[in-house]
Amino acid sequence: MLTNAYLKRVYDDVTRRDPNEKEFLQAVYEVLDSLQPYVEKHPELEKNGIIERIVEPDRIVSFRVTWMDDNGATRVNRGWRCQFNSAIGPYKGGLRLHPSVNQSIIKFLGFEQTFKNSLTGLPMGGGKGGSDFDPKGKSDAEVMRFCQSFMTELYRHIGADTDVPAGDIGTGAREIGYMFGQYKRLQNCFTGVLTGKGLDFGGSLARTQATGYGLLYFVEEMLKCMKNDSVAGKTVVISGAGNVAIYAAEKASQLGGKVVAMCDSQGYVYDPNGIKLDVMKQIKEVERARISEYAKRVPGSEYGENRTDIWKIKCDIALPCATQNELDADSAKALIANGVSVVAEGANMPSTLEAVELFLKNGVLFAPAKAANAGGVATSGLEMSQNSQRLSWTFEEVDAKLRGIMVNIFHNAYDASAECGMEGNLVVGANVAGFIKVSRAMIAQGLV
Ligand code: NDP
Ligand code: 2IT
Repeated sequence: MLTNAYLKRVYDDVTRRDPNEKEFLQAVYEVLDSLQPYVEKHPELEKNGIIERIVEPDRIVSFRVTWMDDNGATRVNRGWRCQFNSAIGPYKGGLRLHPSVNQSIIKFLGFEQTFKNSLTGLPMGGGKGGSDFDPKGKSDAEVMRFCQSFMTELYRHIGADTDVPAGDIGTGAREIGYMFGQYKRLQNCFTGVLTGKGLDFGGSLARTQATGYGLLYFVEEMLKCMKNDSVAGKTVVISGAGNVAIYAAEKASQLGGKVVAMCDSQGYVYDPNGIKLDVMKQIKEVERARISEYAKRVPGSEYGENRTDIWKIKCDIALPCATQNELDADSAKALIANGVSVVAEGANMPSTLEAVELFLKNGVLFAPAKAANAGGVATSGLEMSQNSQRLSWTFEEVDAKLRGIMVNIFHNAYDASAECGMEGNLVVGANVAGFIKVSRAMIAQGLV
């Protein structure tokens, strides 16, 4: 609960200004709540108005995206870029393409990204963008026309040293390719303005795998240090079947875990023999089809229509990797009753505040998104470095750096939790560790 008067005042102000932005308010509440022990010891934060400034984006641009569908009809979507904080580097963060996207979602993601990017140790500020465009069911030509129109507005706001977007839900290599092509054409400039690019034009090896692999590197380190244990032999449930979920599943299996369930927005599959990733990749990455296909193709697996029932499946490790607030208090209770020992967030803010509280109270090792899914953006940072140097590193080099970054993030978050008198509470630890560098940089740069 927010008891510190300064933090409470700032939170009340945000609530008054943006009463309808529920996801943004949720993300702000969680961070401010975590910062209490640190803020109480650092009066310079209030003196410099740091909390008031850190909850207010530097700027948000929103724009109309007009494109033509294959039938010749005019379509209109809304696009956003939220440049949240540039205290420690150029704005950096993904672009989400999903019909649910609105300003609250973009702001919560940009806010979270500021702390996440700080945790990586790389010089990247926080930003996020996207559109309520739904790539599902669209032809490649329609997706291309949308991406070109989106970039025709966005290009004037971004740049390799200003703001570097990347992928997120609904934005993968195909969309980044179309956007990169349009940026290059408009600026007549081949530059590392987007990450997650194709390997033939400046993309980094291991960026595709990075968020999921990084999540598992974090979990492995957390289990080793906090329980003297490892992923080997554990049963794993993963929500989602997109970029993050698929590569989390791949690394979990490589580390000796057994992934028994995955889902998409329509339903889940349970495969007691272990999810066959080649089949899942074919369905999701190649065919862009529904997950129900998996149960039709793999004997012994089952399909269930209610996707939140995935959390009722008994497991040791649960990895929510789909979307925000997909894991609520009831799902948390079901996981706890079934003896879950680790919950690590691959998606951004997938657990509700109530669910997080239940995990912490019941001794579940809980890895919050900002820390646990930072491997994606960290590897984007490595892609930026390679682009600046005009060279490319091997898969092994990038993967080793990614692993080192995730191990560091765990230790920084763990140490910060101990310094705040809440040892092992990685929610507090990650928020405080991410906040320190950004707040110091803001103070040093004066009133901007
Ligand atoms: P993808 O678009 O590749 O996959 C998203 C998956 O989540 C799909 O299986 C999708 O199901 C499901 N999903 C999306 N929205 C919803 C919804 N509203 N309700 C239910 N299920 C949903 O995205 P990513 O894997 O890239 O992203 C997943 C999460 O990870 C997001 O929270 C994202 O912000 C976060 N993240 C991504 C990073 C990256 O590098 N890509 C880095 C760090 C975090 P369906 O296909 O049926 O829609
Ligand atoms: O939420 C995230 O960290 C991402 N979608 C990745 C952002 C990036 O710039 O790679």
